[in-house]
Amino acid sequence: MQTTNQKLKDWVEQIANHCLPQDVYWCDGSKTEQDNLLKELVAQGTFKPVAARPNSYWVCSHPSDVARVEKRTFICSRKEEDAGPTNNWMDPAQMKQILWPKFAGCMQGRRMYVIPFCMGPYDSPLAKIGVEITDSPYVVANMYLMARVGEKALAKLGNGDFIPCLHSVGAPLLAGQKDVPWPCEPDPENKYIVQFPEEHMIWSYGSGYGGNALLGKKCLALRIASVMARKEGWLAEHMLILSLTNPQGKTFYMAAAFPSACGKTNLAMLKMPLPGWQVKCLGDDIAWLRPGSDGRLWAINPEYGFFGVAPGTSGKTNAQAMAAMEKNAIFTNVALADDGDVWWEGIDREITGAIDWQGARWTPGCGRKAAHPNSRFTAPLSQCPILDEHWNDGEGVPLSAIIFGGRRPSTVPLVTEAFSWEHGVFFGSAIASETTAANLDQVGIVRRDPFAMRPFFGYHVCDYFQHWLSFKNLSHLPRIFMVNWFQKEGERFLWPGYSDNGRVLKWITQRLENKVPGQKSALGINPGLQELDLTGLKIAASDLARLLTCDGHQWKKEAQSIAEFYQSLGPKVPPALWQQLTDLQKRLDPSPREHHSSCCMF
Ligand code: OXD
Ligand code: MN
Repeated sequence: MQTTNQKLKDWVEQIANHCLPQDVYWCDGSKTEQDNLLKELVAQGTFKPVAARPNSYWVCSHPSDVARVEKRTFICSRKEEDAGPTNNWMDPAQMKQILWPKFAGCMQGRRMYVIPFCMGPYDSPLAKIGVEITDSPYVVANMYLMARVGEKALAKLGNGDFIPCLHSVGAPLLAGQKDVPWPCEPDPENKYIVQFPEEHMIWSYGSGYGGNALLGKKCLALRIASVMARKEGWLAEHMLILSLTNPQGKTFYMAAAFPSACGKTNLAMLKMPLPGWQVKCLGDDIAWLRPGSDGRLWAINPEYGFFGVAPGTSGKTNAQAMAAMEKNAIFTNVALADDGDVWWEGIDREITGAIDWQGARWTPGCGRKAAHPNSRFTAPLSQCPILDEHWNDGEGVPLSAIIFGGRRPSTVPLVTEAFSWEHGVFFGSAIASETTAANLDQVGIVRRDPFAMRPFFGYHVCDYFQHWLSFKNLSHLPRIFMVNWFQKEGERFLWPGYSDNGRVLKWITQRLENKVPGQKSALGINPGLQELDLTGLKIAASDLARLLTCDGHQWKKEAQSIAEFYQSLGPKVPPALWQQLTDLQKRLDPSPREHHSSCCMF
């Protein structure tokens, strides 16, 4: 493949001379190339074809390499202050001094792939070109599905600027050494996922898994893109994008931010439980939002595929995702069942036995999980049966609503509308969620995850808050809502979730059209007890009341916890957000005179 881009040619040559691969291969993105690569991955024992699905493969990682590694992820801005309190920081020169020697000779015995890729539709004003260099054919196979890869991206790049993304699994193959199915650096302390925000550059060493290695996703489309977006006046967000069409044929576009593994993929492909309503999907993980000349916020999905959490996905919970992965899919760390198909906990299919994600024999009831909790399917967006017709439009779609959510066993009501943009930014800044298996740290504790971006901010979280606030004068801003599908009574969920979340989406559109008054609480606007369409759903009145109410007692504690969180972020928390918190506290604890008129809210 030919490029006239001297900067790119020089960079590839420099990396090849340093990493010493056995050869260099430029990916053109053609079908023949993909087929050959898949054959090689099968021949070398990394991929196993899944008999039940055309052109689909099962692959298991090294047990040390199963998730994003937040502790080993760094933002290397020149000033520590610019990385902010939520990121691991190291001086860029110091990081390069540590990491560059690790790359020396690290690709020996392996092929070095050069993958030109485009994030966003080719004709989008936001599209960004990256070039990933990697020694992992697994990464290449996934990149084909997750990004627009090859000749067209190179053509779009021309002689322009690109984001260099350097990746190595950190496992050179010395002469005579036999390869393993999943080469990587097994020592967690020797993995590095590094962003250089000033240079718009990414270096990743030691891991072959997901967001650590498919550098277009979290590293480029969130961390580096968030930095570019701040400079260029747009937003790079950890959000799904969906459209919802009502029975009158009116379509609303919504974007929603939830922390990892909180059901973004399920919401993005939701099957509406109400006749005449239809959700369509534009993306399940990342959205880039741009103010249009019409004063609206326009959203594109920079990705080209899904990298979804497998466990819990079934024909019942997400039939559309199941259809999207029927062919041309890659399954990482799930189980391969005796019936020739992939399997995971919650897939809703009986099996007699399987090979588990670690290659061991597994039978039902044996007491172990067959699939890793963070096991994934990779599938092309284009295979989603309810893909929105505008998914590939360069301009994107105009948003009517932005939704923030988290996994909260208590406190946060089912849905609350913000009073204003600033109030909505306050909601986003205070998202909290129980942690899940999507990263390697502790699971099951509630942590603040502002804008669901905590692991993905490319710069100081408070500057990021300020950037969001700076959009407040746009004339046609989307309205902002906060949701929580996960309230519990003991171990029982109060809300059925999944497709029934569509009832909440319907209420949101009714608010947008001023068809329901809502009920004002200290927190915002909640649905009145009669306002949610519960046709066909049995739910106890007491559960519904709890789901829809702002509990003043719990919120006083929550407000205190948000104050502590803001304090932990240092002096740069924007005054407008402190003001929102103070206003909330006042509404929760009105002065005696005000109390008289507002006590009935709680
Ligand atoms: C993801 C994540 O993989 O957020 O999407 O961890
Ligand atoms: Mn994600």
